Amino acid sequence: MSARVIVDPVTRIEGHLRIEAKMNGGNIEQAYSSGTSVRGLETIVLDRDPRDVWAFVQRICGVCTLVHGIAGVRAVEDALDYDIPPNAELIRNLMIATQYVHDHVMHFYHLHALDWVDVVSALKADPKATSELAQSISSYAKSSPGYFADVQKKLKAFIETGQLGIFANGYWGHPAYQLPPEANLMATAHYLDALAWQRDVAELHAVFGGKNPHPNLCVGGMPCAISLESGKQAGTSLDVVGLERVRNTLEKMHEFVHQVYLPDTMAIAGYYKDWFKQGEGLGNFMTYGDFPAKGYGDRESYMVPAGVILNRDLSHIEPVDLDAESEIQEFVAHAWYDYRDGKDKGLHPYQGETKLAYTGPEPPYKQLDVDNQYSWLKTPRWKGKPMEVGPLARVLMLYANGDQRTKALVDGTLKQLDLPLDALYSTMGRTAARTLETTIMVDAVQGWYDSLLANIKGGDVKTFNEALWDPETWPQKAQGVGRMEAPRGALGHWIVIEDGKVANYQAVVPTTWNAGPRDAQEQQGAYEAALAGHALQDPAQPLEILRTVHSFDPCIACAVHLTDPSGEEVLELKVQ
Ligand code: NFE
Ligand code: MG
Repeated sequence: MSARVIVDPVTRIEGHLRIEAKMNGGNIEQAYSSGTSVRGLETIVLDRDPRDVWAFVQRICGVCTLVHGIAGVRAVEDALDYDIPPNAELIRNLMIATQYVHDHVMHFYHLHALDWVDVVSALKADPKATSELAQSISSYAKSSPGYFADVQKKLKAFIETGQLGIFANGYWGHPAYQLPPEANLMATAHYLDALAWQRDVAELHAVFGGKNPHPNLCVGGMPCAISLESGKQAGTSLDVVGLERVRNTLEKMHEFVHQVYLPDTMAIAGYYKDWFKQGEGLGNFMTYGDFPAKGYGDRESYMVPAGVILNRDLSHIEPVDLDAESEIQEFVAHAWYDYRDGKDKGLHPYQGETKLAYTGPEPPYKQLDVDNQYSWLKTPRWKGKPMEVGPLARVLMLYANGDQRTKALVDGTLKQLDLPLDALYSTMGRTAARTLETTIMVDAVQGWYDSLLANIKGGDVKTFNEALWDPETWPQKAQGVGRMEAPRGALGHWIVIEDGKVANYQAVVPTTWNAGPRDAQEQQGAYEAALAGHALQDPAQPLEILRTVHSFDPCIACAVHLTDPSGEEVLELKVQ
């Protein structure tokens, strides 16, 4: 048995992920990514009214709390050719982009930053020098020596009691930490700031969707009625007060992203340039596209285009067809599932099956049986090829499409860091791409907000299209796909409707693409490929593994779920 480094569970993610690294000396020779929990949220939508599906599948995840709901309503709308009013599309765009901004900032500070920032070292910082550093990179108002001294005092109190609280169990003092104490203090201060900020940002979802997490949605549009009669209780949150709140939130998003998140990313990236050469991964990238300007059906109008990039070749984009049986398939060769026609064949999600077939050791596992099955994640493939999805895929797709703004942003960032374009194919490249895409989003939301307001001022307050609401108007059989770009990447929900009821439902989510196990050809998934070759300075504190895995922003809750087209019981699940 060769030496293995095992990280289980990987923390500061959503869900249960195990990484097993087969070592060759101090380097990772092969990495294995395993989802170790199994859930059953999808099964419960079978035989239900398709108009209710979103409310169930939205609960697939408590992190990307919006996106499975959106994919759910879009799947039904796609199946029925159900158009929604322009206002509803604008509101959805605003909500999806806000989910990105919320998720990406929280990921950077609360899930990923401590891979780069040594909180304990921040105690050694000089608050005055920290203030000078902060002011040299940003105009953010909170930057006085007193502000940083206060944060340091708070931190000291934590550490003196021996209770690090939210900062417990870090690899503090690890030799791979590179930031000077002042940069550590600055980032720690912003970690705390971001906690308060994200609470305010969530308000936008509450205004349009009634609440957050899991805002309300509906097939055919949005459930929020617009009322602009001033001085009257409108009976809806979407009145002049609500729209002003939205405007306020957009401002807060813009300020924090441009004045805190972007400068911090640049500062941290500057100290970790060697991480622009590690964690390269597959070199294949896929997007489904999102943010329609002229309706979901008009894919040419999407702000983020759909496509596939192979082997880092940005001069050529392959089209991607979510309905084609030969394109997107899920395999189970190394997953704890079985298929009726054998484990080696892939299935398109319209025909997808999920049959539990656990063949592993009793948990807790000493070691996974990586030659056979080792994950509760399936293995999705595009035309048989593994794909990376997510912010880096989107930024590359915009770049490859010649989007001028993205080109300027990417080229300017690389120039500032004195790095070549290839530096993007890396752990830090993935992290930087997430920040750059967030700046694109905080600018885009302003345009959608202005358009929404212009429509309303012009007298168009329609948010819901009742035309196909009645199942009597539906065909006996229909199928459709709800595509979107979730914060973590390409997301698709496939639905088959028969006699007004759900006959099959499958979700293939971003983290399944990135964190899935090998396929029958032994091709690695994106995490596995990115981890191969890493040198671990201290195998007892495998910080390097966390850096690369976190650069994908894992969500295993999204990635593992069950559905069974035949209605066979795969999991006992009772919904009260
Ligand atoms: Ni649970 Fe999710 C996002 C989706 S992840 S976080 O973004 O879909 O794979
Ligand atoms: Mg699935």
